[in-house]
Amino acid sequence: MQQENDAMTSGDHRTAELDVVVVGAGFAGLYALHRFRSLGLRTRVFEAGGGVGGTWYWNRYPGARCDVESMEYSYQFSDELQQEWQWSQRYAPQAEILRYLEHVADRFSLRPDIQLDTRVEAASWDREKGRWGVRCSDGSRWNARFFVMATGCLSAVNMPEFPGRDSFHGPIYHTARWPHDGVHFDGQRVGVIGTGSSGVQSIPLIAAEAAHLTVFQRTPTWSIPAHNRALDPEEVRRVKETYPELRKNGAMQPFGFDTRSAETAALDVSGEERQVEFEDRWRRGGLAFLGGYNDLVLSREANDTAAEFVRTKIRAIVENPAVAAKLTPATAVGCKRLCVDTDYYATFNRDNVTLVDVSTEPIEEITPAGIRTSAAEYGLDAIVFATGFDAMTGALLAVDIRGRDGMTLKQKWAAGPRTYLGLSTAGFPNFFFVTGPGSPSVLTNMVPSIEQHVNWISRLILHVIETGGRTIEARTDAENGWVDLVNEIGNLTIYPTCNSWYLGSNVPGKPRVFMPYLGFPDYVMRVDAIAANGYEGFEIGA
Ligand code: NA7
Repeated sequence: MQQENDAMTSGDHRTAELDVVVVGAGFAGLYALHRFRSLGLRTRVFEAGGGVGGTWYWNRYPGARCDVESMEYSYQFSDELQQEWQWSQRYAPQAEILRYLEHVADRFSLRPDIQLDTRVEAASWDREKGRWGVRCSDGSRWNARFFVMATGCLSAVNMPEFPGRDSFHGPIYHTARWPHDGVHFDGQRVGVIGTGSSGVQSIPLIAAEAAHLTVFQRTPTWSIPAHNRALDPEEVRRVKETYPELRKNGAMQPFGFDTRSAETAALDVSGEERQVEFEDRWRRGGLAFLGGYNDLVLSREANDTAAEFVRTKIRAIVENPAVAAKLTPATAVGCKRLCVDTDYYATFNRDNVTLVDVSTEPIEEITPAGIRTSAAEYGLDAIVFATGFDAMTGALLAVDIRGRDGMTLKQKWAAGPRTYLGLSTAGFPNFFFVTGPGSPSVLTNMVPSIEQHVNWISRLILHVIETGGRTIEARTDAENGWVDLVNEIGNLTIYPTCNSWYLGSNVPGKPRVFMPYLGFPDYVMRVDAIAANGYEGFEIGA
C-alpha cells in the first residue's frame, strides 16, 4: 500500500486508499502521524509549507520564540527524545524549535509519509463509501476512512486590507510569513503595525537595527519580562531526572503547565502580601505571573490588583509619561493573551522609536511613501504587519470541507464554531481536528494539549475499528451541551471583557464567540469519562 501511495504523483487521478489523511506537519501533525502509524493505520500527512514545523516553519521574524519554557514546550511521548534533546535557552528561539521538530521527523522516520508543498484544498464525505475524498493542490486525490485537521490554532494569517497597500514603494512583511533568508533593516525607517506577541517580540530587535521605528498600536498590550537566559546544565539535569513529575504537575494546573498556580485568592490576602507575590513573579518572569492567585482570570476585581502592579512597572520603565500612558492597557491582564518580552517597554525610551496610537488616529491608508493616519503621514522604507491570525477557525475553514448531505463546515459554523469536545462536529463523520475551538488549546501549553488530543482521537479510532464500527459522529444534542458548557465557563472569566482573537474579534466580520475551554485538568477528566462511558455523545455507525 505504501508503495502505491508513494507512486501517486501530480496529475495521477487514481485515488489512493488510506486509513487517515492528516493535514499539517507541525507539532500536531507530526505526533498524529507517529501515533496513527504505531496503531497500524496507513496515514499520510499533507503540508503546505516547504518543510515540517508548522507555526515554527513560518514565523521566522526577529525575536520569535516560545512563551512557555522550552523544557515544557516539548513532546513527552518519548522519554528517549526528551532525555536526548538539549534545549539551550529558557525560551527557545524559533530556529531551535524548528530544528527540534526536524529532528523529531527524522528520529521517528516520519518523512516518507509527509508530502510537503501540498495544500489540501477540499475534503468531502462520501456517504456510500463511508470515506473521505481529499483533493490536494498538486491535483492528487486521496481516499481515507478518517480525516484529521492538524492545522494549528494560529496559522491562517490576518492581513488587514488597508487602502493603498499595493502602492507602497518598499517591502511589506507579515511576521507569520517571514522571508527565510532574513530581512535587514539597517538604516531604514520601519513601521510595525500590531503589538501582540509577534510585535512585542520583534519590536525591540527591529528598533535596535533600524534608523527609525514607528510602532502603530491599536490596543496596548500587557507584557511580563521573559528573563530569558541560557539554561544551566545542572538545572537541565535536574529537570531530566524528574521529567515525569514535571509533566504530571503541569497537567494538573489550569493552563496545563507549571505556572506554580496558587490555591489562594488575591482578594483574600492583604495588599502588602500581593505586592510581595507579584514582585516575586515579575522577577522570575513569564506567563506564571497569572498563576499568582487562583482568581486572577475569574474576577475583574482580583485582576485589577495585578493590573495596578504592572501599570506601576510600565510607568517606572517608560521615561516619557505620555508614552507610558499610551502603552498602558485598560483591559484585564491576560484578557488578550499575555505577552512575554525582552525589553519591550524600555524600547520606547529609545530616541529612534515613535509610538502612534491608532485608536485615536486610525490608519486611513498606505501611501507610496508610508502610512497615513487621520493625523499625519509617516514616511517609511519597510512595513511589518504583526497583525496576527484568523485564530482557531481560520485554517479549518480555509479548506472546503463537506460533511454529510454536502453541508460545508463554513455553513455549519457561520455563527461561530460548534464542536463536541473541541475535536469533532456533528454532521461530519470520521472527521477530527486537533486542539480545535471548544478545547483548552490556546489557553494551555500547546504541546501537551496536542498530545492529549492525538492520544484521545487515536484511542477513539481504535475503539471504532475494534467494535466493528464503520463511522463515528458527534450527536447534535451532545454538541449543543458542549457549546453551552464552553460558554458558561467562558462567562465566568475575564476573557469576554475585551476584544481578542480568543473571541475572533480581531478579524472584521468574524462572529464574536469565546472559543477555548478554560481548565486543562477539568477538560481531561471530562473527556476521559466520556471515553470510559463508551464514547458518550458519539454515534457509532455499523
Ligand atoms: P495578535 O496577538 O493577534 O496581535 C495582533 C496585533 O495586531 C494586535 O495588536 C492588533 O490590535 C493589531 N492589529 C490587527 N489588525 C489591526 C488593524 N487593522 N489595525 C491596527 N492594528 C491591528 O497576533 P500575534 O501574531 O502578535 O500573536 C498571536 C499569538 O501567537 C500570541 O498570542 C501567542 O500565542 C503567539 P488589537 O489588539 O486587535 O487592537
